[in-house]
Amino acid sequence: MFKPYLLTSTLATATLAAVLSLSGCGTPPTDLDYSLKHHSSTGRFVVEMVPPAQGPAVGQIHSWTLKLANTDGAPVTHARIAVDGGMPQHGHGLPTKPRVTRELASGTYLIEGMKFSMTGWWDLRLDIDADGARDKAVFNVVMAGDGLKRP
Ligand SMILES: [Cu+2]
Repeated sequence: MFKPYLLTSTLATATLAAVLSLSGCGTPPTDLDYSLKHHSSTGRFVVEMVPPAQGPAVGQIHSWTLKLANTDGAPVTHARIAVDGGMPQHGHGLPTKPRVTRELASGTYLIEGMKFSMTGWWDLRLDIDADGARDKAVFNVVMAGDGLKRP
């Protein structure tokens, strides 16, 4: 026996569920800066964040490199850099505690222990102590099911 009301109601419920699951993770603000190379907050440094060439998968531990320069483009060596971050719309931080473990070349640093445990918008916040100055830098990335979206 065909029950049109039941069918319509089921479709409506399915549509509502789909809409809720899409918006459940929050839609990032439209004016976010997704650039991976820009000045630090007060303009003291130029910071470039370099993700792995491919991926990473959700939940995969991986590394980034970070290039630190002054405003003339000269590499900044011997920096102390703390890495923090999280999902601003979820109110949680990074699932790991990534650290800068070594300076691979002048002004090029290795960040180990990165992991994105969910898809969606993550921010990465750096606290940089170098050349007798401190400054911060913020980067925004979006994790998709098949890896980081590249800007
Ligand atoms: Cu989250």
